Amino acid sequence: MANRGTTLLTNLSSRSASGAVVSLDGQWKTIVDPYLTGYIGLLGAPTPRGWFRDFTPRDEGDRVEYDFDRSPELAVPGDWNTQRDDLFWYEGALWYRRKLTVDVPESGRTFVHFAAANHTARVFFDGEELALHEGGFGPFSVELTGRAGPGEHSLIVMVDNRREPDRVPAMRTDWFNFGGLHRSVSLVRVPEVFIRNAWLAMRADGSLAGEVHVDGGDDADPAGRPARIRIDELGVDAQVACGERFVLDPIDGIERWHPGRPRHYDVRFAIDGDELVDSIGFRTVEVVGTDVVVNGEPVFLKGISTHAEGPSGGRRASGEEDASILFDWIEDLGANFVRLGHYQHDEAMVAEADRRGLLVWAELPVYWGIDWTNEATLASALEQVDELIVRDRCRASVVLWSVANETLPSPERTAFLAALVGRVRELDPTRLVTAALFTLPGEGMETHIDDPLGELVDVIGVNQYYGWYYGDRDAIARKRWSSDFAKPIIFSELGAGAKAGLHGTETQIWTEEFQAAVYEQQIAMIAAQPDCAGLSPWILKDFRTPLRVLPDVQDGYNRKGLVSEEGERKLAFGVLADWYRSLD
Ligand code: GCB
Repeated sequence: MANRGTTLLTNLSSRSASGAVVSLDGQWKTIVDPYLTGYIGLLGAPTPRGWFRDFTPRDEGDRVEYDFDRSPELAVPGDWNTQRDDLFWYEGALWYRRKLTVDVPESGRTFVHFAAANHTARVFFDGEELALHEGGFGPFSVELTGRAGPGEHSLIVMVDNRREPDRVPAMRTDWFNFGGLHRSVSLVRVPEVFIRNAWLAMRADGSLAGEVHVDGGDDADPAGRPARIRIDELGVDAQVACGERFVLDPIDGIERWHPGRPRHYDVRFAIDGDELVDSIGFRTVEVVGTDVVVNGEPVFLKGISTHAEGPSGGRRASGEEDASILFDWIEDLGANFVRLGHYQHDEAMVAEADRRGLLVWAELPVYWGIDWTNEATLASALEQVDELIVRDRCRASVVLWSVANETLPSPERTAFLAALVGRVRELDPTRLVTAALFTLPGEGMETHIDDPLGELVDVIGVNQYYGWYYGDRDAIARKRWSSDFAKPIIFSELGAGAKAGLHGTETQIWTEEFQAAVYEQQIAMIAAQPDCAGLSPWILKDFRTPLRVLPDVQDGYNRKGLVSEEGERKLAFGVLADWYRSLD
């Protein structure tokens, strides 16, 4: 199923400043619809009398069997599972309704922007279906121009989070399938011909690559229209053509964005009648031998992985407040790098990393059990590539795009991922591509990586759980890794489970001491591995997942966090923090 009626509008923060973005966050009326009664009629086809009509009975005899006005509310942004007990395990369709009045502009266009909806969203405005979007983590916008006249309007979104085998992700994930409008919704006002997306990023030779895409109504991407790029602080004022990749020569005196020393410049993208101002940092990133090199200096990636869960309550994270607390923890750890697994995170997370000067690994939800030979699955994955990259191509913090996590080698798998890597490189030739590879313990103390995926990527991510799922913990430090590829290796996952507050000896599973001992051994191993360019252990915080059922220990949480789901620090937090600080 391909997305329909949606547009990828980005650089929204620069529009917020001018008052052109109005939040639709808050309480929305909701109806739970496990049988799709509000959409599908008795004969199995969409019914014209669906709930999207938001119908109110005209007289006492009118038979209408739903009523948004008298139905309960849910907060947007927010997952539905943690807002109401009866929705905790719910996977299916749920209708959201918000009434709104729109100031009718004399000219210009209006969009409703969804920062994400998990998984499928059908958008209706005043009873008409306008758009269908698939993919639970990417942003999309729906045009309302011409429909939003004076008076009150009904905006309805049917969100369906059913898991299906041909989707991305597929049926089984080690994270909770939070449903709903879990990120912000807003109205965006733009001029008739407007900049839909603009980016500028530094290439390895110090030149700047970018693009300006305009949307001109009927003319979807009027290529060739002149645009102007200005960075006043640096005296840059360049004319470029819309819809085409341009390259600006290296700029004298430009101060680089660097890990721990973020530096941003106001970049103005202008066309006749529209201007966006984005705050952008510039740095180079490349692979030299087995090093990841930022601004000409090899950087050891002292990282941590995180899911998009808020710092308390085991709920979906969203917005600046959640991002700020999570990044406080990440900075306390002494990290300079964060893996935002296993799907696109809220824009606020990437913005926070950019402001604080941390490097980012951003990831697609191409995870266990993907249907590699299904064309619709590939099409959905490619759409998710676009949403991931086009949103964040201006963020210097992002250095790695990851196309997959733990996929078993097969020709079909590799062909699918090759298509994704190709699309990533086309959209953004300035950053590195990676994937987290699945590794098995193997015989002896050396594991050799020969997965053909290693050929396609720039940096090899290795997920390994020595001392936890397999292997003798005391032998971890002697473990060695090699690969066919002479490329940097990042240990994208490692770790062990521990219940916060449970103490005992190093040999007692689930104790903080056990987890801390695994970290100590892993650190010794990594320190002795010359082509290791960094690590992002699994994981910052305990996170909800239906896969983890052990009573009194897991209780529905993966316990590999360095902090509990409420933020209590475990001993391993200190072990990793001490090592990271010793490397400064
Ligand atoms: C993995 C997966 C991750 C799991 C983790 C675990 O390899 O990539 O999603 O949560 O292991 O805890 O087993």
